[in-house]
Amino acid sequence: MRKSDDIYASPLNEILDFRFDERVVDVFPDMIQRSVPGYGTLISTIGVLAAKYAQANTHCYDLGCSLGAVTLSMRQRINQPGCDIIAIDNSPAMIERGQQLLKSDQSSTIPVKLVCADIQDVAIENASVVVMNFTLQFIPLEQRLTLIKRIYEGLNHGCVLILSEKVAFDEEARQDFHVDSHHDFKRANGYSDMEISQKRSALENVLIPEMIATHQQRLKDAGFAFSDVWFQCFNFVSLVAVK
Ligand code: GEK
Repeated sequence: MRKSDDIYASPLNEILDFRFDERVVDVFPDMIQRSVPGYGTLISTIGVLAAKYAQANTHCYDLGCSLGAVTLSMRQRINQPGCDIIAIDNSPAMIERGQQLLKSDQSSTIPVKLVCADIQDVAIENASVVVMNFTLQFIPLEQRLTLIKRIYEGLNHGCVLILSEKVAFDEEARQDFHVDSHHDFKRANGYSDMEISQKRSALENVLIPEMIATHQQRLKDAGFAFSDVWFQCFNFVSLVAVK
């Protein structure tokens, strides 16, 4: 049964920076479903997009895989001989639980390698699909271009990066609308004002959102021929970038 997220339900004396530790792993499916608008749609549609771009005898990457939701969705959809999935996360607790979930997945025979590592240290090569579903936002700003360039270099021609992010807006009215609507979404999913506010503080120095235009400019600077937003719900977007 899905364990419900009550990590910020009681008042805390000190709010520490958010970490993907065992406590978070325990409640993660509930937390992400109730916090990210459109999460289910994103996961299932990323599988569809991955199937469109995956090529035979290449790697598909799930960078910042957490418990492997994207990996499992890609695995269900991809049907290319010699294609495998490499799923990477630097939280040992996530990878350990992800291994257990993967064992019970009978959806296909596509090989999956789960790796506990920093995505900045792992080689990306012969890739047809690279997914970062809400991971780049945790990488320090000054290191983002290097990572996106490495992904670009590792992708085969005509192949794809799918990049989902929480974003910010430069116009105050737009920013307020999207942030308030996101908080309404969380309230509607049972989070209290205190939970919303404590979680916000915990993420403040850890999750750094950027504007959609900043992401698109970086993708262009890295060399991508084309990028577009294919999904948006409030301040949560997903972009596709084709090499
Ligand atoms: C999903 N994609 O369910 N190297 C490797 N992993 C990292 C790094 C890093 N440098 N920084 C953060 N992570 C998932 C959801 S969650 C998003 C992704 C969220 C990992 C971190 O350990 C966590 O598991 C994941 O990126 C971000 O579709 O919780 O907002």
